[in-house]
Amino acid sequence: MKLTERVFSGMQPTGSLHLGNYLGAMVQWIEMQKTHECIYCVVDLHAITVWQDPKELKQAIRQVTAAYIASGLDPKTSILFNQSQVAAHAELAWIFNCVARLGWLNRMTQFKEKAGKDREAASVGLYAYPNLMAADILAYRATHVPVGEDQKQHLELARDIAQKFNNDFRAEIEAKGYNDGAFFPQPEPVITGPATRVMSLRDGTKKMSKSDPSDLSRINLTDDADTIARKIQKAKTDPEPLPTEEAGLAARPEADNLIGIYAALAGKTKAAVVAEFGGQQFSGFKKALAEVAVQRLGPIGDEIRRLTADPAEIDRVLADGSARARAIAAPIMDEVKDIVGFIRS
Ligand code: AQP
Repeated sequence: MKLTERVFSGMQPTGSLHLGNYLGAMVQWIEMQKTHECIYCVVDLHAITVWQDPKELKQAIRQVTAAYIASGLDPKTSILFNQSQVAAHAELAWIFNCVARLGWLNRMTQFKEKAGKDREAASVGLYAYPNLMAADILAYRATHVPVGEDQKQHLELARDIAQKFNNDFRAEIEAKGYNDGAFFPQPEPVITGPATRVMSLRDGTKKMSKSDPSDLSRINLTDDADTIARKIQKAKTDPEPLPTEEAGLAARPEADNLIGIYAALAGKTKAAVVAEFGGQQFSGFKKALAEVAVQRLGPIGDEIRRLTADPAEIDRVLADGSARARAIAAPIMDEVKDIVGFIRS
């Protein structure tokens, strides 16, 4: 049996989407709509692995959906929905909790970073997060997963889980006619966005993140032109002028990050940006960066505001996407349950 190519990816409604989400994943998502069947999820089950205020969560789910559409995802071509409306994610995640090994999860760096020093107080969900992510992808037998660099390790785990499931249940899988024993595909990470790791504007060694307590650390897709310009103007830099060669960015994380952001937004290489601004002070470069950022992100922010003014329409998009997602996942889950040995009536 041949697997059809299918794309799955998601973002957490843990706050407003930011430039890192956009350049690391979203730009690639939009591109893949042209060539693949795409399923894009607002992963609300993932969001509650850390505390979320229920009222704010509802708003955030709608806002992330609006950001998907405003950025260029087409709800007619692609499937857009929120994860909790499709029970297959949670069902398959439980099965994967029983396939994945503790040792595998113990190696996950994101859990260590997010749990911090007080590991004992972290939720069980935060620990099992990668198993749910594997379920998100494999409930649709998705073959391609466009993500930022930080998700590479989780994708490797999803591949290990798929492989172990296929091995553990080889006889049952082959009895179903999957002669190669591959019920689940090995999902391919697609880490090819224009900037696969955008760093904080306040610290060039830390990832730009929704959960950073400082709003100055990130550019939100909802920021207006003045806010974008102010955040870029306040972005941390070092005292040297910009280097004249790309190699000169190596030990300068903040300069490297800002040049990388400019390059990604303007559709240029870092080398070309260094050639243009090399030797200049940051002040002039920051003005130019603010201009490209506002030009690219301004219309997205306006569209998010327009769309969020009509929550009922967003809920309709999510209901339609959920129904289409359920229709794909249902026969796959029927087979999974049969393979595992459950009785279905
Ligand atoms: N800084 C980043 N640079 C490049 N890509 C990034 N992504 C996130 N941050 C960057 C990519 O965006 C997608 C969605 O991420 P997510 O919402 O699932 O959560 P995350 O990776 O944990 O992102 P945040 O912003 O740091 O969220 P919080 O603070 O809630 O944990 C993924 O493809 C991710 O790689």
